[in-house]
Amino acid sequence: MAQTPTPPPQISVVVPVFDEEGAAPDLAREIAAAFEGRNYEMIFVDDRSRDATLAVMTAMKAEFPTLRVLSHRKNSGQSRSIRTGILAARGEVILTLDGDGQNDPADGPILVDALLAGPPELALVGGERVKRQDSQAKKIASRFGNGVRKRLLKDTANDTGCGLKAFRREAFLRLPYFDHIHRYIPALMLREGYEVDFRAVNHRHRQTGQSKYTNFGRLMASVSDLLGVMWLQTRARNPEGFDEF
Ligand SMILES: Nc1nc2c(ncn2[C@@H]2O[C@H](COP(=O)(O)OP(=O)(O)O)[C@@H](O)[C@H]2O)c(=O)[nH]1
Ligand SMILES: [Mg+2]
Repeated sequence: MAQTPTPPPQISVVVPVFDEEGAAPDLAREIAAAFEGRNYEMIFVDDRSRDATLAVMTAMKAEFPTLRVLSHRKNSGQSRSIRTGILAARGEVILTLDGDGQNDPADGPILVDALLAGPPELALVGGERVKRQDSQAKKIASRFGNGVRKRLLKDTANDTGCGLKAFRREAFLRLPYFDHIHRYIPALMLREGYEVDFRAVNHRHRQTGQSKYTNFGRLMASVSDLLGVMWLQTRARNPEGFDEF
């Protein structure tokens, strides 16, 4: 008997997870509740977690048919995990969010709808954490980093570290890849000639597990990334579109 082909989902929610066994299952439930009634899939990308993240998420597939679980063969970092999820995604719209539960999935549909309601040039609607629920040291480092980046790259983003972002898959695939690119997606989208926009989003305390980043490590990576993205900006040569004859 011929099978009716299932239409691809419109939205792919991509979540990078590394040692998030405590947070990831509840997060999947929250995503399912937030996107109830919509044509979506959720893709958890496990980055060779040392805890039971992969096992607990795989077990959840029985409960949530919209859940897909990918697993790297080698730990490859947050940006590569996001990219792996996006490459495997079937939706034209991608929503990313952190796997530790600090982003609120309820904000997801708001960002996605803002993107879908915008003009075709609008490729990204990013979240900006208004009331950051992190340590004072992290908040200060983040404010400093965001301020320097925004001034140098003119990417109009107040908070690129926010993991909640809705964007067009096709636009993302045009961007160059490098480790930690997730903080430069707005700048690189603008470089391709797209428009970007932002919305205030909720932010929550980390309830379980540990942060994977230190302020020092982030600073070191940010300096070289910032110089690299500035160089990319000088080499953009964006044509004003083209005509076909
Ligand atoms: N896949 C993957 N995810 C990571 C890695 N490092 C961090 N993450 C995820 O990226 C998100 C943000 O990391 P987190 O440690 O919470 O950063 P913080 O909120 O800035 O302290 C979380 O979902 C982490 O699980 C990694 O090496 N691989
Ligand atoms: Mg976090």
